[in-house]
Amino acid sequence: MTPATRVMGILNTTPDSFSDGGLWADRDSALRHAVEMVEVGADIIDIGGASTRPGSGSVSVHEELDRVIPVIESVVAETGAQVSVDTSKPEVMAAAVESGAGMINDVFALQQRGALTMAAKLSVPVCLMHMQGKPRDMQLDPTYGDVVVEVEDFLLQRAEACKSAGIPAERIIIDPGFGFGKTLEHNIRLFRSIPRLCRHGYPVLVGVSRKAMLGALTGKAVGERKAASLAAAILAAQSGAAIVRVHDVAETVDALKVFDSLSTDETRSSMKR
Ligand code: 7PM
Repeated sequence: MTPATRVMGILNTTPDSFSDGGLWADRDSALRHAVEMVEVGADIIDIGGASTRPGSGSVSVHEELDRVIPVIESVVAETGAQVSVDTSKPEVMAAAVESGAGMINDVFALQQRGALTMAAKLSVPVCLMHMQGKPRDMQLDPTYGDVVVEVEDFLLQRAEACKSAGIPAERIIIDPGFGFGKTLEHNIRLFRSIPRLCRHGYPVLVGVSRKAMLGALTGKAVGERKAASLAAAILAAQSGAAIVRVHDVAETVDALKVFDSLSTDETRSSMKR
């Protein structure tokens, strides 16, 4: 039996957070949002304090700690859910794990100074994401020879770097980074290659919820991409994704329950691998 796909609920603490318009910027509402996501079945709550939106600049360590640590502390205390910290900074990783976070989600794949060593020391699972360029400029002119080969090679190289630094393979999760330095065509090719990415044995995380690629496919504005996001989450699960990172947790959990009950291992392995 293929293990069920787990749901990671997105909790953003940045005032300018994508699509929630700073709704959860305030700590109480962030906590309420996290509790709600856990109640409807989120397995992991992803908490970030530095916006990675295209075109965004950087946030200081102090500011990121300030935004993220109190929220992690209260979410851990109130929900007992697994908390993932969305950060690239070693200082934030350390403080977050100290506050109860049990996973590191790094869109820079532990390439920032000190991040790899720190993640190894903290002994928690790490999600390595692919990004071409930096958030500020990544969507200007993304270019690849073969996007699938390049993303796969990058992720495998980073996984090797992790293992050399002492992170066991069992703690490594890989993520092609939809929308991070990719055109619509790149995103489509990568999405279709999820089964191939799964072959390496690392759990694959897929984050497409409400993203521009779904807007391009449906013509819908960001607030109207729920159905598109659900369709993509189910297809990701069918393709072998271990974790889907989503905004709409309740709906995704229902859709995955139906998928898990009605699909067979044959349905799943009929996907070309
Ligand atoms: C603006 C555009 C703001 C996009 C935020 C985003 C991923 C992630 C994000 C992902 C992993 C969003 C993204 N996306 N971490 N963080 N994988 N591992 O839609 O795809 O939340 S930020």
